[in-house]
Amino acid sequence: MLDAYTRVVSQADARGEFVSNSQIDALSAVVKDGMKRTDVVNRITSSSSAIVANAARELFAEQPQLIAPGGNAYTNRRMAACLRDMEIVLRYVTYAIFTGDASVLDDRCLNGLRETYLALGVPGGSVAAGVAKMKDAAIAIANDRAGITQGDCSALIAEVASYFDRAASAVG
Ligand code: PEB
Repeated sequence: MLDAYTRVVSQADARGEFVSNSQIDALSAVVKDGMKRTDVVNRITSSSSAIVANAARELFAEQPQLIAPGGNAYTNRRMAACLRDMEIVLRYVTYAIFTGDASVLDDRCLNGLRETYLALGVPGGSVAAGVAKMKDAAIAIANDRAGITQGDCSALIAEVASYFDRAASAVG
């Protein structure tokens, strides 16, 4: 598991070089947006239950076969597993946002997940659709400008989007 800084150091060290100017510039941007990043993590974390529940509700409305008899979220046990999976993905996305690096998401959540779903007979495309719904909700919450200092959050929001997209494409 790396963060934005340790990734730069480990890449520089692997080449036996000093940290480059462009890497310093990129990390300066991370520092500059540090409070925004923390705020985004805080916002998504404190709304995590609603993000998961609303995304699941929308997913089941669009794909009712999942909750029909024989569906992958039919029975409370499977429904609970599904909600839990969505929460796990959201949790690792918040870690990636916090560290500014996708490796915690890749190594501890997404690695082998496609194969797990294949083995379980859980439709990866449906999981990806659920993750996309969590992405839309999380970005709306992160981008809510009411009552805060106005600034440019576009780079950070694009980064947030990329972690959700990464999770969706790992299973979809
Ligand atoms: C991944 N999910 C399930 C299992 C595992 C994961 C390992 C099998 C073991 C179990 O049931 O607990 N676990 C999960 C994860 C990590 C982890 C992401 C990362 C660290 O450790 N069913 C649907 C939807 C979808 C879904 C499409 C969006 O209809 C998910 C939610 N996952 C689902 C279901 C099961 C499951 C297990 C239904 C149970 C499958 C079954 O036993 O039939």
